[in-house]
Amino acid sequence: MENMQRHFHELDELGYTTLEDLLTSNQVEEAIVALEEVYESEKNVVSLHEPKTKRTFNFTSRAEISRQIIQIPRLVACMEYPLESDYILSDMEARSPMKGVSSQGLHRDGGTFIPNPSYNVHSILPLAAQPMFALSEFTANKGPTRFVPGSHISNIDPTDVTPEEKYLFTCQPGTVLICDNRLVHGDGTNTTDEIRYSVQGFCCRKYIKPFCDHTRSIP
Ligand SMILES: O=C(O)CCC(=O)C(=O)O
Repeated sequence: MENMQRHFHELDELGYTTLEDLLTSNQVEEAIVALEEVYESEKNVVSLHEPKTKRTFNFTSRAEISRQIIQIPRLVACMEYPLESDYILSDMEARSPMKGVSSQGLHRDGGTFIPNPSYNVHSILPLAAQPMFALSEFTANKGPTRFVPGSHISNIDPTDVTPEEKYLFTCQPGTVLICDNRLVHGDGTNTTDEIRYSVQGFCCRKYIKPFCDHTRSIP
């Protein structure tokens, strides 16, 4: 495994890091096929939550490929660093925006800003971290994830963020963006005719209850 120190440093300083080429093209393809099957079987159910997106939850219970990609050692190392080695997978969900989706506002998934304590921050924060798997090419016009570098340790109001402060996460398929759960982020606007396929993991500290009951839902 590559030396992960650069990624750990970026997680501390910027609140995110990227793992390029984490997935092979076969894994990307397999994940898209599995997602489309799930989307088809659940259409008009989960996606109603956000019009012009295809969404699903508990993807790990449905597709072997999802169970493989959430356990890739470089990714696991980037979860263990901020969350400790006994972290747990809360959920693997997918959100794939289509043309015309209204862009989400910038937000923190973790709710309000939590300042670092005066003692060892790694012993308690962050509470969660998220890998975002890009299965399509994320181009500027395909609604890529946007975020504010460093906002995991800065008490900014997401509604006050200026365009210059936002970073657009453009990348090739197979890249994974790892975010500290305190990072201010959101999606962009997809103005293309293509769907932007992506899957997100949500990993948390051992004492937080997961969204899914993996032991009973995974075959
Ligand atoms: O799909 C994206 O790029 C971001 C999704 C997101 O921020 C969310 O669902 O909270």
